[in-house]
Amino acid sequence: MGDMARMRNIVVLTGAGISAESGIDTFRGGGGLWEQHRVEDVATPEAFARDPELVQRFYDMRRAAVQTKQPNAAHHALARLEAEWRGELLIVTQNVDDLHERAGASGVLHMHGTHLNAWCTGCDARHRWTGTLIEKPPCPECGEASLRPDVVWFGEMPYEMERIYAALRGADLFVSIGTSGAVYPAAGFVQDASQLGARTLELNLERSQGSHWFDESRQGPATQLVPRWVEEMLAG
Ligand code: BJW
Repeated sequence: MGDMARMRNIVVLTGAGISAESGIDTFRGGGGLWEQHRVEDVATPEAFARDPELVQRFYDMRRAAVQTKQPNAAHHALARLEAEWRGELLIVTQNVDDLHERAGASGVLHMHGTHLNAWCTGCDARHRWTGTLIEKPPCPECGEASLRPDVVWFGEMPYEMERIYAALRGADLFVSIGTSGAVYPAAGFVQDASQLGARTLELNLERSQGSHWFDESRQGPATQLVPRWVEEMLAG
């Protein structure tokens, strides 16, 4: 790992596994169902058009839950690395929770959006939103009852792709934490980073679908693996 510590520019990708030990359910682990629905069946524009109440209930419940959870040692360690690292460090998260920010990280890119925003499909305004949407509240901007969760569903374009690919082009090291590698384009970042010349490291509870793409893969809980890796980087 000594050579890793000599690297300058790091891109970190996080997934649901980094928030699992904070008590937020992952998507595909342990049952992976919500009221008998797979995430692939509720996190789509088609599901929202067909049964908006079901989809709003799913997000209202998770938006409420996330506000009762706290960042864990892995979120804190990444925030520390961001503050102390001498080169560039970009945290890209697929998570819609705000635990990276509440651990003190800044400049986190939320490629799949955020629970704590509502997006008006009428006037395109975005509003910070901590309450529920199921009762169809009016948009504070235009008054229409056209608010939806500001999250990226299957078939929609993830946010911040240009900034992410620009960072991958300049990366010496790409680190993936707590993601199953089941959902694209995030699942393809390891191959993109590799082809662009970066070294690649996976930190995950178990081997993932994409483990074989990484130069190195370490298995264990994020609250142990991430602080240990951050110590190595800062000690180097
Ligand atoms: C721990 C742990 C602990 C547990 N410590 N680890 C066929 C082939 C290729 C692609 C496609 C295809 N058909 C369709 C597509 C595209 C589609 C896609 O990928 N589908 C797949 C099903 C194949 N993708 C899209 O539609 C995306 N848009 C798109 O592609 O636009 C076109 C485009 C192309 C190229 C460039 C740009 C644009 C949009 C995807 C949107 C995903 N949205 C969701 C919902 C967000 C809102 C919400 O939260 O509800 O995002 S789905 C869900 O999955 C969520 C997550 O961010 C995402 C990834 O899940 P994640 O984070 O990996 O969680 P898990 O549960 O899967 O894994 C957790 C891991 O942690 C596990 O490995 C555990 O072991 C581990 N773990 N405890 C460490 N303590």
